[in-house]
Amino acid sequence: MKKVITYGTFDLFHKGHYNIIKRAKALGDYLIVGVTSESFDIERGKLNVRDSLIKRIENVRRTGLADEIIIEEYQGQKVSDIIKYDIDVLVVGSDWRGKFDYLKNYCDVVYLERTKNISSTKLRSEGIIFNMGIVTDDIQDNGFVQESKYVSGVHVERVFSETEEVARDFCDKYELDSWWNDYEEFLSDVDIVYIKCRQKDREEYIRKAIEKGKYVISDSPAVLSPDKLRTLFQMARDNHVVLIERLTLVYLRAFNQLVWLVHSNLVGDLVSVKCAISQDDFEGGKPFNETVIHAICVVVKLLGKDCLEVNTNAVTDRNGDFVYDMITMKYKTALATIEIGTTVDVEDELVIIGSNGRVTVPNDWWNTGYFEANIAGKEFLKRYSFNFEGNGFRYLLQELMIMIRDKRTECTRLFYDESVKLMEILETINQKG
Ligand code: C2G
Repeated sequence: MKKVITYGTFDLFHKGHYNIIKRAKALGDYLIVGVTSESFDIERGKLNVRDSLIKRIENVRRTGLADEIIIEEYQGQKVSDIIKYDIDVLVVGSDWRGKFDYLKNYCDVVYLERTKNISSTKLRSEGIIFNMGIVTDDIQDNGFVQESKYVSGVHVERVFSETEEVARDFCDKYELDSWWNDYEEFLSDVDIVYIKCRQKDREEYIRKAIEKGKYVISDSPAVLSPDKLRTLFQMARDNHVVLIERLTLVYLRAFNQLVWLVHSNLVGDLVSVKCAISQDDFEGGKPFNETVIHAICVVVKLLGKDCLEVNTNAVTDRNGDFVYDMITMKYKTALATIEIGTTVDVEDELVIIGSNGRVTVPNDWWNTGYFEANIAGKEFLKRYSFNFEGNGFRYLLQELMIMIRDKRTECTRLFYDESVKLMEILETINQKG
């Protein structure tokens, strides 16, 4: 007897789930379906799961295709199940291609093509699941497609690019439903748009998407002028949608907890915020503006919008190209310094110094689940650690889902006026630099 096993969360059960179970069943004589437990989904960073475990099991049972249903409760259980149930084939969707190859030592691993465009169901019209599209001019997705798989209820189905070839290649690479060269047509069947094209084109795409009533996520900075940003935010308000900038940091549990603790006097009165970042370490190398905006964001979240003065000092090489930058932001009772290594390597770190101690976020502080506090008089470092998976994008998507559900018109993690302030500071830096 040939035994097959497949796994999933099976939240908001849809035809993609049905198809894979059906096709898995056809590969053998006996099918076991593993349904993830709530705690396992939390552990692996799957967010926004709506249905209870019981409901998800019931939906699998009702297909009439599973001979046995088990619960997947921990990392590493697949190996144990394969041995325990004497499994011949493990089946999983092609969106996981390569990820389960390590199981090939134990049984056959078959990746079945994922079902595209599952969003035409009743759940979409009820505002429970959402179609997403991406606007790009290269083949990189900034982790958007993979990260979205960890947020139940959102599906990336469409890609738009001005260059037909890029759109087509992107669609193939990430196994999306369709590619588009006409922006209006692309917009016609998406609810959420992620705009990651080059800076100068972003404004136009954002504006058109908002006008059509779409929620928009844009790489940051969305535009390079505070006035233009204000106008876009007002348009979003008028059209009852949200415009979010991809500053993933503000959606991370660790960063929010850090801000709350620091504002609750953890290290006394704030005296200094120092953050350093090597441009090469930031998402594999991003332009100056995209890098520095994250550092400005940290400072504004910690010290507020009332910055009195911004100064910059840059080192250039013999050709006049930037090598290193030091930006200082003066506040009434505190000072912030931002160190940017453009071509030199600076040690990535965020340090917050207060009258009574110090908080440190080591390494890639813009993408973290960890920080530590050194409090005066305390013998030991206090370490704070939070569940953190992926590149942070999923936490932004999770927050967006909450905003849509609550019909909020503004993000409370980064208010529109805070975003505009970041832009004002960036503008000053660029003028002085
Ligand atoms: N699937 C699919 N087509 C879709 C959506 C999902 O074929 N449009 C497949 C997935 O590839 C997976 C199964 O349906 O094989 C269940 O999907 P999810 O419930 O989203 O579960 P997932 O997070 O993919 O977990 O240990 C769990 C497994 O790793 C799969």
